[in-house]
Amino acid sequence: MTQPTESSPAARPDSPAARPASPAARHSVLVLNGPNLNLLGTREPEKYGTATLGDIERLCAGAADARGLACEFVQSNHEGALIDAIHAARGSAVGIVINAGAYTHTSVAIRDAISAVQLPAVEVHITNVHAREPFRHHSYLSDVCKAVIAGAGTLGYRFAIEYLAELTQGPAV
Ligand code: CA2
Repeated sequence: MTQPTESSPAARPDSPAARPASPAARHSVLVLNGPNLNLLGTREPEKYGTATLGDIERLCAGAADARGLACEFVQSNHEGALIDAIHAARGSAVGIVINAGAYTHTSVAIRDAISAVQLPAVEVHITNVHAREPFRHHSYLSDVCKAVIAGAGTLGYRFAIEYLAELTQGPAV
């Protein structure tokens, strides 16, 4: 089973990973998962389904591979680590798929990071947040993302990868 990744990519300001790469080197999608999503498949299956984070990573890797892209996966329960990963993506990714979990509804800092890197981002939620508690109806991220996918379960991650591939690589042949 793929272990959830706590580590973010190298993010030292002077490191190669923190510098924008040449267009030819940018062939990956950053798939970012926020707090508690490491528990997927182990708790509350009635709400979040039975797929684990490892299953989601395999789903994303397959969808990306079909379009000639790779994926980089980061899961963290810490806001700063998610922000570091977004910054590092500037040098290595064509776009970002982000399920920021509960930080979606609280984090101006993650919003600012997405804005700052100027990479196309897709906000994903496994559940339909608009059919849940009112505090989940507002997202600080939606208007700085190119698209929002909510309520499609884990398939939402695949849709997000396919959309980013279309946007950045052109139509599938
Ligand atoms: O629907 C989504 O994907 C959410 O981003 C999930 C977040 C929630 O705070 C958002 O409002 C919507 C919660 C993630 C918690 O994940 C768990 C997984 C398994 C067991 C318990 C929590």
